[in-house]
Amino acid sequence: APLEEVDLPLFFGWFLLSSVQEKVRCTSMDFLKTLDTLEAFKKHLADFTGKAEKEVDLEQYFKPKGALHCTTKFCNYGKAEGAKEYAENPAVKALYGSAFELSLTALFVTPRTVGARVSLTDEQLQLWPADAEQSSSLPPGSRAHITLGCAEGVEPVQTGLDLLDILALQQDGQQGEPAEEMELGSLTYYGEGRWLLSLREPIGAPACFSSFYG
Ligand code: 2AM
Repeated sequence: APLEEVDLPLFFGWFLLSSVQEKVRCTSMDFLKTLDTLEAFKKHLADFTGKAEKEVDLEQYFKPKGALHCTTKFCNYGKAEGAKEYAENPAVKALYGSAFELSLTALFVTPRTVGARVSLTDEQLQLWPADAEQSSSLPPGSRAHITLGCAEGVEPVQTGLDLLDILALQQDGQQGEPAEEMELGSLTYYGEGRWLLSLREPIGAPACFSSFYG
């Protein structure tokens, strides 16, 4: 392929420093380990297994998806819509290679994915593409997340869609079903296997804004 077709990355994003990757992975493993022992979770087990009586080991159910990061723009080497415009955005150029601190404010689990919600600052929102939330009426940055794992056969792009789905329910005034006060925070059930843990203490995660070519 001509060089100009490959000079855009697979995606831009914030890449967590390795020390904090380990911390976030441990926190999410601890959460999954506890979640599948809760009576509230067992009551809705059929969401995951299709059968009420079966057990599920969530730590095995979700497969890790490589280095932890928060995608800003999926460029697909320039083939994705708006990729070139994003790469040429002055904020993207100016902040490329800079250090940031991401704030992880919730963990969420669905039968497809497990992820962490990232709450972006105004500065971080400069790097957020306008089209990320798609046709939803959710505010910019709503989709920001870190994929922590995916069920067998599920692609990581699903994690952000699962988060948007939960946030759209909240926006529609659906409070969800308060399920449990955990050490990490409050756990809410939104039906159809959708669980959200609002962290009592957000996790601060140092990260570098960069890109991935694969
Ligand atoms: P993720 O951000 O939810 O983890 C490489 O596939 C990376 O780009 C993954 O991190 C993936 O999901 C993200 N990604 C893949 N396809 C995408 C899309 N169409 N829109 C946004 N992000 C996408």
